[in-house]
Amino acid sequence: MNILIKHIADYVGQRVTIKGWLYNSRSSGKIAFLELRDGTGFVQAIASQADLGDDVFSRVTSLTQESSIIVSGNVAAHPKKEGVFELQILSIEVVQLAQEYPITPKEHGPDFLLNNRHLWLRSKRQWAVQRIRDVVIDAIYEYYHQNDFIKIDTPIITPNACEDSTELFAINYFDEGEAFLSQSGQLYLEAAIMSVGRAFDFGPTFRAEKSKTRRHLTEFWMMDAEAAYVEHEESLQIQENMIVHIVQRCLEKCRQEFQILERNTEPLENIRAPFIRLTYTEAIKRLQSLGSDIQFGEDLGNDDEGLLTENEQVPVFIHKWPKAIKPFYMKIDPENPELVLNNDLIGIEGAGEIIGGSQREDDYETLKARIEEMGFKGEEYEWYLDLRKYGSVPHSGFGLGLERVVRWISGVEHIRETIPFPRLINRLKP
Ligand code: AMO
Repeated sequence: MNILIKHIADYVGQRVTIKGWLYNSRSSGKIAFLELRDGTGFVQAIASQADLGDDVFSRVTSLTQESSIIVSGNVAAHPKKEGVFELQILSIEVVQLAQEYPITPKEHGPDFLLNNRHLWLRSKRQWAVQRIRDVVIDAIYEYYHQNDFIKIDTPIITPNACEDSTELFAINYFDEGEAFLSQSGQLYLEAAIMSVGRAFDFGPTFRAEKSKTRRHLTEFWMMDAEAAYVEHEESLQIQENMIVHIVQRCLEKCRQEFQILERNTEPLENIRAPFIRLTYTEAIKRLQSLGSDIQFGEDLGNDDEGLLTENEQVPVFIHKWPKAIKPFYMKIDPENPELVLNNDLIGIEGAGEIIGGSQREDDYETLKARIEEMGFKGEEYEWYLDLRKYGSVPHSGFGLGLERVVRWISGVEHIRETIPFPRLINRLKP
C-alpha cells in the first residue's frame, strides 16, 4: 500500500510503499540506514544485506543524496524511541539517481544557500519553516471565518500609493502610464467592507524600501483586515485574539517542526490576551528612562522595540502616535489632534513590528485635507473619498506581515528563510 510518511504510525507491522527522496544515508557493514523524506515527513529505512541480497544492497549503498526512490518495507516501532517508526526495506526502485548534490549536510554560507534556494528548500529546517508558514496562513483564514470576516481579493496593480510614496515599485501600464505594485490592499478593503461589513485579504505586497535588515523583504505577504463599525480599542482586541489563535494552532500542529528548528516553545505557550498597551507618549518616556536618546516625534528603531519588549511575556501595542509621522488615512485622536488612533504591535523575542493598524479617518473634509497635505494627487483618491460621502461609518483595520510572524514563531534569525523565494534589495534570483 502507498502511504505518506505522516501516517506511518497507523501501519505498524504492515508492508507499505513510500515514494520520496533519499535525504541522508550511512552504512555500517551489512546494514545501511537511509533517511527518506516524502514531503510529509522523514523516516529511517533500514536495509540489510542478508534480506536484500548482495546486488540490491550494493545498489542501496551507492544511492546518492536526493535520489528519487520508491521504497517498500515493513513498518516497525523504534525499539527505544517512543512515537518513532522505522521501515525495514524489502525492495527499492530508483526513479532517478541524483547527480552529486550541492547542498550536503555540512555547513554552507548564506549566499551559497540563497543561490541554491530552489534546492535549499528541501533541507529539514527549510521544510519545517514552510510547514509553519502554512499553519499560520491556515490559522489566519480560520480565525477570520470564525469571526465573520470574508476574504476579499484586492488588486496588486494600483494607480496610487497606500503607504509611503517613496517606496513604490513603478511599472509601465499601457496607455494609462505609470502604475505601481501594491504596498497594501487596505484602501480597497475599506471600499469592500462598506459592502460586506468585515473583510480580510491576503496577498503579495511590495516595498521598494532600501532596508537591509533581518526583517525586511521587498516582496512580502500581507494579511490586511478591515471592519465596519469597529473602533480603535475593539481593533486591538481583534489583533491580539488573532495572534493568540495563530500561536495556539502552531503549538498544536507544529511539534515536529519546532523540534527540528530547536525552537523553545515556552515563550509561545505563555502568549495570551490581553497584550500590553502603551501609548506612544508612554513608550517614549519609558525608553528615555531606560537610557534611549529617542525624542517625541521620532519613529521607534529596532533597539527601541527591543527595549520595550525585552522583559515582556506578551507582545506590546504602541498606540496613538503623532500624526506627523503617520499616513494620511489614520483617524485623528478626538482627545488630541496631534495624535492618530493607530497602533503597531511589537512582538516579543526580537520579533519587531508584526502588525500595523489604525482606525480610519471617516470624515470627508478631514481626509481630503490630509491627502492634499501629503501632496498626493487628489483625483487618484476620489474613489476613496467617495466612501466618506455615501454612508461613512467608523471603521478600523490593520495589516499583518506574514513573514514577520513566521520568523517570530519559527525562531529563525533572518526573514529570508520564511518565504520560499525571498526578494531582497540585493537578491532577485532564483
Ligand atoms: P504597515 O506599513 O505597518 O501597514 O505594514 C503592515 C505590516 O507589514 C509588515 N511589513 C513588512 N514585512 C516584511 N518586509 C517589509 N519590508 C515590510 N514592511 C511592512 C509588518 C507591518 O507591521 N496599510 C497598512 C496596514 C493597515 O493599516 O491595514 C500597512 O501597510 O509586519
